[in-house]
Amino acid sequence: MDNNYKNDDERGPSFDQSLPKSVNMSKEELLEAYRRMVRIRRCEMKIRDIVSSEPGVLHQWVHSSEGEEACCVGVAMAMRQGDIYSGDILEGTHRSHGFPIAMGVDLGALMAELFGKATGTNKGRGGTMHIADINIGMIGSNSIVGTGGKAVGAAMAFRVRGTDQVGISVVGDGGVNKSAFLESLNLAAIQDLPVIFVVVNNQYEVARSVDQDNANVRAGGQLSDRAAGFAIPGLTVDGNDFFAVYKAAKYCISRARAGKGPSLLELLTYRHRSHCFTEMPHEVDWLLGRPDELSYWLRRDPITQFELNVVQGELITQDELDDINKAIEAEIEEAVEHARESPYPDPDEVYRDIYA
Ligand SMILES: Cc1ncc(C[n+]2csc(CCOP(=O)(O)OP(=O)(O)O)c2C)c(N)n1
Ligand SMILES: [Mg+2]
Repeated sequence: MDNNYKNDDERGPSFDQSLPKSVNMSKEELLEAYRRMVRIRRCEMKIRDIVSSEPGVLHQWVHSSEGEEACCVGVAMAMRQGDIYSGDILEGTHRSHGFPIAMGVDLGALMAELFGKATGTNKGRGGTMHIADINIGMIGSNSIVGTGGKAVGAAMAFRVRGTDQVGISVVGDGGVNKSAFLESLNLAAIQDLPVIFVVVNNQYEVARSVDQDNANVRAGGQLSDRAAGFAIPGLTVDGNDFFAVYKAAKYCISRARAGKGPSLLELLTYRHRSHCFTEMPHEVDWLLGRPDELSYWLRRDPITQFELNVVQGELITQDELDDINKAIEAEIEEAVEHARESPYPDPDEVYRDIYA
């Protein structure tokens, strides 16, 4: 896939530069990347299972990140890990489990939040679309499509405090036309703020395809072309290729950390499931409606691609991958058990520490 890659040292859309050819990762980092992708996949599968087999238990609409694991983990592994005072921060969207899991959220706390329990990441008050954990730099997910302002605000705070942290703002392909997103891009660009706008282009906004919603895509362009309007770098990479995402995110983040301002990174991917599901498994319609498209993307499954890459490249053995899958299955069972056994929040607590 071509990288629509714009300038490095200079700003403006006329500069072309290739991404680094190779990725420098230790075996432990590769294992960790795989662990995180599998954790997202299996966690989402478990959540779907609970939603469909135990009606009413989760009380919520959930949006699965299945298929988008390389986007979440490629970006998260490129970030500096730490809390909101030391690490890079990320704000997510309504499709809100993948990025926090990729960033290392405690699975028990994530599950408990979905169950509305007091031990949840947000003390059971936020639910699936608002997962936040300031200890890992996850400043919150947002059910309002196309915002992006929180990462820009955080980047302003980094500047005031004189730190070299970077803010990541995640938005879907449906969010890129919202005024708040475009205003955020402009503010970040005009102030040269250290923000990466990550557009997870999973091809659909609910059931409208990206070329139905975007005139420039219909005319053969890419969502990253939006960057040119703000004179910042814009690039598009294969969001199902962990290594491509990691390299591009690393590039954008190190550039922002070095004071060179914001950039826009579009990740081309596909959601394997319907937009969201409650107790009604309407994903069946989704899968039946687009069999060719789905099988095209399933052949490009990000986890399978990663497995092929590392096993054929003799970097990791199949046994090591199998061990990770087994361990994660156990982790998830434990997380669900923790969520089930946890108490509901005390009603007196509801209005306490709302912003904490
Ligand atoms: C401002 C606003 N408008 C509409 C909605 C309803 N809504 C929720 S998710 C969604 C689709 C978003 O699509 P996209 O940004 O591509 O993200 P994806 O669901 O594909 O991850 C819409 C329209 C909303 N939550 N907020
Ligand atoms: Mg979308």
